[in-house]
Amino acid sequence: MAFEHIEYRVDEGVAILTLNRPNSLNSFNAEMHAEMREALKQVRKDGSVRCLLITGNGRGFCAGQDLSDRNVAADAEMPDLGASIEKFYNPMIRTLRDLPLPVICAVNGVAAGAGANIALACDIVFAARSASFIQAFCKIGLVPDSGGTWNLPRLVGHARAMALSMLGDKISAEQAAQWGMIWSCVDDDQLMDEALSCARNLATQPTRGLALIKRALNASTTNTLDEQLDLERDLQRLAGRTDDYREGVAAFMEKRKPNFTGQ
Ligand code: T3D
Repeated sequence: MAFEHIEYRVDEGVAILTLNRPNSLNSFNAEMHAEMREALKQVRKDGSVRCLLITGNGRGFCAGQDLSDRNVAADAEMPDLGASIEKFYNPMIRTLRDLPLPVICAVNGVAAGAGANIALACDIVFAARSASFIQAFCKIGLVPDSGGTWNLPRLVGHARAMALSMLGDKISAEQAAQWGMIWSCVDDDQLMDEALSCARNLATQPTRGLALIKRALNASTTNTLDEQLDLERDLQRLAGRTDDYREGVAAFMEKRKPNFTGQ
């Protein structure tokens, strides 16, 4: 499938997926959703990919749903937004969450509506100092989606999540980092260097182990301590059977740099 609304390339084990509708701040229409779905399928299928990096072209990261695709004229039949969430946004968030490799987001500009929550669904989020996050849904009578009502309170606490969602205030990348909503706020001209160097490094690390870490931490948000202890046991059993565990221990004992294959 040829891509038009996203760019996709693989470089040094990192799949770089760039949202590419800059004139509408990379908001999602149906075609872009289809391309995103296809690209994420490629990430999963391509054994050479050991990390995914998502960013946007132009001055925005993503402004969520393309509102020009919604006919809300008084005489029009109202769209079924639940169907859109079911078909497009929920599968995307589930895929990002379930991909067995680290997903990095480099937020290059404003991230609004679903755009903000797609970023927050990634595993490690860098943002340019000039970037911002807006739970814009309330401004048009909607509810935060794309996992926002799940991720936000867990990242920033109930009080901040509620106010962000009800007020729709823009918060800066710096504030987002201070609140623990994202990993790091970096100078604009450093964003891609920092995000790429993190992604390239992760692509040389024990990929299966990292995928198990992701599973464990994601499950911890709903598990009891007992359930989590059992899960840690089970995942450690799997991790302990990987080639990379063997290589990691051998390299440590031989005082050399490990050569992880991701297996
Ligand atoms: O419908 C469903 O499927 C349900 C799912 C919904 C998920 C959602 O994401 S709902 C929330 C949708 N998003 C928004 O409500 C955000 C709308 N955008 C904004 O509030 C502002 O654009 C921003 C705060 C993000 C940025 O403001 P600013 O002043 O920096 O830029 P701008 O001038 O508003 O936007 C620049 C251009 O992008 C402009 O086009 P123009 O005038 O230059 O031709 C603007 O219309 C366009 N644009 C921005 N956001 C969207 C958009 N076009 C279509 N849809 C957008 N979401």
